[in-house]
Amino acid sequence: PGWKPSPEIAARWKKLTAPKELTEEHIQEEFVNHATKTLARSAFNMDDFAAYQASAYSVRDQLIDQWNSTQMYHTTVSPKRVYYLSLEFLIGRSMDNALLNLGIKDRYANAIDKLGFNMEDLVEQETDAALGNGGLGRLAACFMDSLATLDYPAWGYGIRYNYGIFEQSIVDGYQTEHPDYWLTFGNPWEIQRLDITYPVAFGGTVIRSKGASGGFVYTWEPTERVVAVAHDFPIPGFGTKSTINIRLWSSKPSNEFDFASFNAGEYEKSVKEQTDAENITSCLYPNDNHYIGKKLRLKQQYFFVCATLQDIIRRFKKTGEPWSEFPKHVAIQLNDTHPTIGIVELQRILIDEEGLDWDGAWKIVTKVYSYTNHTVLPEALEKWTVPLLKELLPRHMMIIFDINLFFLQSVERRYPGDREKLRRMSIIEEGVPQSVRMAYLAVVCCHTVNGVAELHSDLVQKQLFSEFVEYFGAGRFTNVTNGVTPRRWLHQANPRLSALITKTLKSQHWLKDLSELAKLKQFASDPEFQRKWMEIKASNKKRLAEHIAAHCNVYVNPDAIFDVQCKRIHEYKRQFMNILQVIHRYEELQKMTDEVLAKQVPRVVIFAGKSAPGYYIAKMVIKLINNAANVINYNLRTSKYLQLVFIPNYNVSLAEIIIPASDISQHISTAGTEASGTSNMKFVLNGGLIVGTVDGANIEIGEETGPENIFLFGVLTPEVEDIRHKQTYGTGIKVDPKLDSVVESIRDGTYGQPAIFEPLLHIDTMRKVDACFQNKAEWAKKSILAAASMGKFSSDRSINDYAKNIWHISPLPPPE
Ligand code: BZD
Repeated sequence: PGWKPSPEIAARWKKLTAPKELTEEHIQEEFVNHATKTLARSAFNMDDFAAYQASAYSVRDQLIDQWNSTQMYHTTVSPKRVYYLSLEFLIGRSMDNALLNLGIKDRYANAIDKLGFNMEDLVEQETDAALGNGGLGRLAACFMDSLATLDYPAWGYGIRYNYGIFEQSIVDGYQTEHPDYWLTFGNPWEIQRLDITYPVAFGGTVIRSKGASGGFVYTWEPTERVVAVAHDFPIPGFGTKSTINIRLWSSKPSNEFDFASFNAGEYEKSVKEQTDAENITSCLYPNDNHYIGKKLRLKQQYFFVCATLQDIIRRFKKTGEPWSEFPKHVAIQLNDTHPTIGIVELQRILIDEEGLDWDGAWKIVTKVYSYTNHTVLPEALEKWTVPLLKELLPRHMMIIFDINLFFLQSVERRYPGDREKLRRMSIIEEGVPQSVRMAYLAVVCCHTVNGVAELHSDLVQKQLFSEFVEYFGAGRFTNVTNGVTPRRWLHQANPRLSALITKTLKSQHWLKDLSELAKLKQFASDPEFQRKWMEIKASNKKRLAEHIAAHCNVYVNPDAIFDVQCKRIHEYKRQFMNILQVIHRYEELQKMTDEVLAKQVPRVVIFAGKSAPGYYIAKMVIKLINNAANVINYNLRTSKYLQLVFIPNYNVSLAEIIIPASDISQHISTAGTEASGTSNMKFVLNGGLIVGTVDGANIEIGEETGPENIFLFGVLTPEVEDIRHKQTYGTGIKVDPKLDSVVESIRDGTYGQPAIFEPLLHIDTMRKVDACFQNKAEWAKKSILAAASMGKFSSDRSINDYAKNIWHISPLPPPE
C-alpha cells in the first residue's frame, strides 16, 4: 500500500467506522438508503424482491464490519490458519442465516415490518448459492459455519461458478435440466475484489538448463494465460464477532494476451481466448460420486489451487519468516482429491520459483497438506491420464513422476524384488494410456488421511489403502466423523423447535454445545413436552404439505406418516429399492377389504433429488417414481392410505422445509457404500427417525440413540460381497414370491441387482414403523430421545477434531 494514515487520520477513521447501535431507526435508514441509492428505487417502486435486496445490502454492511475487524485482528496476530480447499461450497441462502448468526433477526424483522414488508417473505426471495452437488459441498458449508462459530482462524477457498448445480423440473415424469444462472440480479453476499488477482498458466513446454549451483533448473513456458479474480463471501459465526471468509475465484482473460492478438488483427482468436478463459469457471460439473475425465474439469482444479496457493504464500510472506516456518502458519485441508494437484503446485513453486532443493521442499509440502476421502466407490476415484496432464501441466507431470520414483524406490528398499507390490502401489497406473491415481498421490504426500465415519475410515484403511497403511503406519490414517451445523439445520430451519428447546433448557447455549441436547431426555416421557414437540412437527408437516400442493399438485394428508428419501439419485443409495417397497405396499392395499383397509396407517412417501444429467438409470428411477405416483395418487379407494410425491429441484432451501417435516427418513445404501451421509443427522436432529441400513454414520447415530430409537435393517458390510457373489454365480437363492408382482409390474428384469433380499427386510421394517407410529406417546418419546442424542453430530465436534488432531490450530476469538 502506498498510503499510510497519520495518527490523527487513523483516529478519525476509527471513529467513523465505529459500529452504530442497531436501533430500529438505524435499520430503517440503512434499508431505505440501499433501496434508494444502491438500487435506485423509490417507495412507489418497491416489491418483495427489491425489499429483499435492500435488506440484504444492509445486512451485508453488518457482516463486513465484523469481517474487517476479524481479518485485521488475524493479520496482527498471524496465527496458524487452516485453509479448506474445496471445489464445492453448497451454501444455500445467506440472509436468514446471517440475521440469526448475528443475533439481529427480530430487530430487523420489526424494523422492516414497520416499512410494510414481512421478513419471512423477503427471505424467500433469495436464490440459493448452489455451488455444489450434495453431501461433500454441503459439508464444506457446515464446516465454514463451525470454523467461524468456534473462532478458528480459517479460510475457505473454491470456485465462483457462474452456473451452480442445474435446476430440475419434472416434465412428463422425466427430469429436465435448466441452467442455474444465479447471478442475474447481482449477489449482495459477495465482495468482488478486482484488486486481488493472480495469473494462472496452462500448457506449453518445460526447458531444462544448468543452474548456477550446478543442478538443473526447470523453466515452464506456458502457452495459455488467464487471471483469477477473488470474490469474498463473509461467513459469520453464531454468537461471536468472528466472521471468516470463503474466497472464490473467477476466471478472466489475461490482458497481455488479447492485446497481442488483437493488435495483430486476429480478432477472432482474441475473442476465443477471452471466452476460453471465462469458461474455466462457468459451470459446476453436476456429477457426484462419479469421476469424469474432462479437460475443463482439470483446468478448474488447477486454476483454483494455483490462485489459492499464491494467495496463501503472499499472506505468509508478510510475516517475513523463512520457508521452514511455513508449516507453522499454514494447514491445508483437501476436500477429497479434487484439489490434489495443489500439492504438486506447492512443490513446484518451492523448487522452481523459490529455489529450494527437492528434499527441503518435500519436507514443507508434506507437513502442510492433509486429505479427506469421501468415497470408496471405484467409479468415483479420480484418475487423470498422463497425456492430458502433460498437455495442460507439463512441469507438474514431471514432478509427479519424480514423487512416484522416490516413493517406489523406498518401497523397493522395504520389499526388495516385489514388483507386483510396486505395480499395485504406484501413483502411476500402467495402461494405455497411463494415468495418475490422485488418491494415491494424496496419500503419499499428506501427513494425515481421514475418512468421514468410523465404518468408512475402516474401509479406507482396510480396503482402499491397505498397503499404504502397512507402509506408512496406521498413524497417518484417522477418522473424523462428519457433522452438521445446528444453527442452519435446527435453529434456522425449525425455529419453533429451536425456541422450544431453548425455553426448556433455559438457555441458547446448546446451539454452541450440542451435547447439551442430552438434557432434553428427562422430558421425553412428559406428556406436555411430547404434545408441544409433536405439535411443532405437525405444523412443519402442514407447511411441507402446502409446498407439495403448490409444486406437485397433490394434496397430501398431514396426519399420515411422512416418509422421506431426499438425496442425489444414485444406484448405491437405492431409491429403486424404496420405490419397489412402495409399489408393493400399494398392491397389498388393493387386495384389502374395506374393513382391513380402514385399519391401515396412512403414509405419504416423499422423494426428492437430482440425477446427474447423463446418468440413464438414475433418470429412469425418477421416471418410475413419477409414473407410480400417477397411479397411486389417483386411486380414490387407497389414496387415503398411500400417497407418493416427487418434489422437484431438491436444494438447500427445500431441504430446510422437508427435513423438519419428516417422521421417518430413508438412508438405505448398500452396506459399505455410503461414506457417512449427513442428512441422516439433520433428520434425527429435527425429530425424525431413521429407517436405514448398517452403513456410514447410521451406525454411529444408532450407537447414540440406542437401537430402540432407530430402524436399522439389512446385511452388514462383509456379507455384501458374499451375497453379490452368490447372486452373480447363482447358487439357487430364490426371490420371495411377495416381490414377484412388484418386479413384474416394473417388468425390466432387475433380478440381476445384487442385494435382492434386502427389499424384503426393508418391507418388514416398514411394517414395524407402521406399528410404532400408532402409539403416539411412544413415537413422541422415540423422536425426542433420538434428537436429544445428536450432540456428537454437530459439525462443531468434527471441526474441533480436525483442529486438534490434524491441523493443530487454536481458536482466536476477536477482542471485544
Ligand atoms: O460426501 C459425499 C458422500 O457420498 C457422503 O456419504 C458423505 O456424507 C459426504 C460428506 O462427507 N460425497 C459427495 O457428496 N461427493 C460428491 O459430491 C462428489 C462431487 C464431485 C466428484 C466426486 C464426488
